Amino acid sequence: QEYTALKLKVLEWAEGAKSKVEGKIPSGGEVYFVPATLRPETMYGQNCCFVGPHLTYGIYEIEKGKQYFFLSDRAARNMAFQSIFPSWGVYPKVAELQGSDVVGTLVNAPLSVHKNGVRILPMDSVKASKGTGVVTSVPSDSPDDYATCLDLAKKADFYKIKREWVQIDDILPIIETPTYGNLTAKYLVETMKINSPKDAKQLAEAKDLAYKEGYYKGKMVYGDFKGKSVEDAKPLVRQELIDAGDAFNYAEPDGEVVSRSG
Ligand code: ZZB
Repeated sequence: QEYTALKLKVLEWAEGAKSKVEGKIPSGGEVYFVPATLRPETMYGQNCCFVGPHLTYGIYEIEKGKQYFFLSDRAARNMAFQSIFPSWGVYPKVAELQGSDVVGTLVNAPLSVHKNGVRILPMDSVKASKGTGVVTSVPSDSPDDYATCLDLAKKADFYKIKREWVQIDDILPIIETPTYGNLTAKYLVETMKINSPKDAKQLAEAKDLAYKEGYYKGKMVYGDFKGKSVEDAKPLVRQELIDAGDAFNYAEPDGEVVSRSG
């Protein structure tokens, strides 16, 4: 699986993260949350970024004193064998945190219309065994993200977050499709009567439909490649992010999950 890994720079740590980060990152060092995505062409619509609240993460040193990545252990190890760290196979960990520690952290999301930043929020369905364990949210085109954002906004107190952190009131249309209109995820969640982020089976089905319709029939209605097909725009947005230093390629080793459980 070939992902685009995006760099979301920390602007302000959540209270719960401060004591765990303090003294571990030299002044002048930048920390980035690094979600892995298959949909770089949707990055304009990022409204927040998810971590698994019960998962363990590390902050890893990419460039001493300068650049640090917030990732799952597993992703750091994989990256160490893809020349993302300076020394082959070495991935220095400077801090360890739980997902719940970083909820509320403010980060800059490249290309997002939310120029003041987006918040790190909890998502129970984030898998430790996939990508980087960090998932950027695009509620227009990802049914999982749309369903999770609705739930977070509805039960903000329960999740101990501020409702406004979800930024779900004006969803940006990015892709127009013939069957689902310009807010594919909202359309699918509503018509399939998906009521909760826990409706895993239906959400998997909705995700499949959204991928197919978006990729084969979608047309960009926002951004630098407005008017182009999604198929054409995808590699162009990806390259633009890479050229700006805001993203890099990350490959998930084949069959890793299978071989480890079997
Ligand atoms: C932004 C985005 C926008 C995504 C969209 C999807 C969609 P797949 O297809 O199963 O391989 N993701 C990445 N890592 C994880 C994880 N550890 N746990 C849960 N979800 C994860 O899934 C790849 C997509 O699943 C990634 O692409 C990421 O969300 C999420 F409009 O990034 B995506 C129709 C989907 N639309």
